[in-house]
Amino acid sequence: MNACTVSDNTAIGGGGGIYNRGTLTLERSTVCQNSASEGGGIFNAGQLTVTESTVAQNDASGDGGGVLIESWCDLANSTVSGNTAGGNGGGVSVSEKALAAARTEFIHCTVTDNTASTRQGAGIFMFQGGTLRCRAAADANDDEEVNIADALWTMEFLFRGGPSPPPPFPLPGLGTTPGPLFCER
Ligand SMILES: [Ca+2]
Repeated sequence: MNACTVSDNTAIGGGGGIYNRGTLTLERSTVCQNSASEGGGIFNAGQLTVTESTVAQNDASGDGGGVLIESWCDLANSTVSGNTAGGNGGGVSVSEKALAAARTEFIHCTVTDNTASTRQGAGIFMFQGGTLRCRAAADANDDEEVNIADALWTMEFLFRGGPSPPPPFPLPGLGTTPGPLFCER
């Protein structure tokens, strides 16, 4: 879609303006004043590239007022502004499903003046919903708790020469400390 305007649409489900399950490139376009339960402007479950475009003034009763991303997505040189969500991510909500797609990039984007009225991430909310199915894997310092200390431990190791994660690192696998954390099979 090149130089298009998608405006003033309403979806009961996801994707007020656009629901993408295929491969979509949006260039120099505007998605505005649409509404849906999730992804007020755009709901992306496929491969989405947005360049030099604006996603503005959209509304979702749930997550992702402007854009809900649950798959491969690139946004470049674009603006996400003035969107509202009743759930998480007034501007953009990145679902944990996007983790499997392994690619969500924002390059030279402006995310401004968005509102998440009742929950988290007025601008961008990452990894809404769902349950971490292997909490043991997130326990970077192997103290059998998953909290901010694990994120700090990982960053210290990666960027400041801090201690390496406990065994079986560098091999993948469960930590050796007995405790309540587990992996669902
Ligand atoms: Ca921990």
